[in-house]
Amino acid sequence: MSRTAATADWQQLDRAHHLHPFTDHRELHARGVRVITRADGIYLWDSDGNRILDAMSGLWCVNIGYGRAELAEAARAQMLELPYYNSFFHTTHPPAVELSRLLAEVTPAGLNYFFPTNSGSEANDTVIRLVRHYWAERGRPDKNIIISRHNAYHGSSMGSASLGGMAPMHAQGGMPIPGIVHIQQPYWFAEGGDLAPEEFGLTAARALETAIAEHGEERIAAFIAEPIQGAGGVVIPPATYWPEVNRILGERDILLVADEVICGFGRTGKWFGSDTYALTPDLMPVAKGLSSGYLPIGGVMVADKVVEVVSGGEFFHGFTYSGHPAACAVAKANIEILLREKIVDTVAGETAPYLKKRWSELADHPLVGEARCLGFLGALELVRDKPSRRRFDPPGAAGKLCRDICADNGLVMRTIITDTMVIAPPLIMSAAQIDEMADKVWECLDLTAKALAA
Ligand code: PXG
Repeated sequence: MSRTAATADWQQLDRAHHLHPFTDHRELHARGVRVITRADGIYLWDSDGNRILDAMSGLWCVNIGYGRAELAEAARAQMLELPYYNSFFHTTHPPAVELSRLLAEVTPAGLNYFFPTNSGSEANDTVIRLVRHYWAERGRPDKNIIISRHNAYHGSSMGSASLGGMAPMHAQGGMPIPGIVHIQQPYWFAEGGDLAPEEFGLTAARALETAIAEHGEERIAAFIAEPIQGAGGVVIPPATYWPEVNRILGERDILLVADEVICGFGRTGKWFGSDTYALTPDLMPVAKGLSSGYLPIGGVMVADKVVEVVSGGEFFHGFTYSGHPAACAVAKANIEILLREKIVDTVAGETAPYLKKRWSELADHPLVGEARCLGFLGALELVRDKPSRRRFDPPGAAGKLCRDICADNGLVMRTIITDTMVIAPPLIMSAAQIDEMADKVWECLDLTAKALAA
């Protein structure tokens, strides 16, 4: 690809002054940072004028696609009317009220309250504090252990990264914080061994029962899980997993936290992953698709039964920008677009089934050990040997190679450390665009196979 003078300038300044999240800066500088300058629909453009198909919706968030003037107008109008005010000290403002009401309508029954934050990480820190506060208020301060899963992603702050099960994150900076326990994830391809997926799903779910027995139900405050693990590699659990978890929790007094930061707002073909898997969460962190990423906002949907317990007495928690007026106005406009354009219905009835068909065909590629997909989430497992599911050694290099080849060929596809390639396209992607994406993915897999052989 050609590189313009402007690109070289941005790169040089970026290198001199900008520290990136989750980045090896030496690697970044060796390759040269890509500068994204504009976007429309499902496409991005870089500073050299290359068009790129964004199969990741930014970072799993631009559900309604780029270039929606209505969201810009909502932000502009709100910033002129009331650019900032808080909801501490017995005040509120219309955008926070209206968004909270709308969320109560679109989220699963029983979740009628919204505690706004500015990100998914803050939402999950709120979860830790709220869950522990809830049990303390019920006179059970020792019921404070939260069970999570290995390879889960719940954010990057100390609390949320501790909830998460990412070993490389825990290895930096003294995590996890006390009182968090991690159990087996329902990742059949990686950990299922010789078990059939359904059998493995039950085994993984029963790890929850074992952990509860080990610590004692009187110590366990909550179980937190993403309906489908996103950053862990689009881990779609076997069909037996969630019903068994529901049974285990149904027999016990333990809160369920469904982290819907990725699965929420249509991603799984229903409004929430909890709808897809018949979950009845007590707390439901959201972010990303809440505003389609146009402004930073997250929050926690809280069940009435929790609110009843925690609403007497002050909960000492909140942020300067909790319920920022412009972010709330944009989130509301975003949800109104999802509703008005029936985007979730179109995904469920038309485009997700078509994506499933095209994505499944990728399993025929010699590099692909599994092609799985649900709603608008998909993953490919790159392997050295298909029948044995044997991965490349060392893991990670093939995935990075594939990601870079995709980038050079106008496609954003994300790699996970185990050579898992993932997609989470904008929900407005059409059937023709699904074809364009699937064809491009196949081409890039071919190029990757060639490069690996060389
Ligand atoms: N929960 C889940 C399920 C997430 O996926 C968070 C919480 C934290 O949200 P914030 O807004 O604090 O980032 C996330 C975020 C990746 C990647 O590389 C994934 C996320 C964030 C950044 C990168 O896949 N997920």
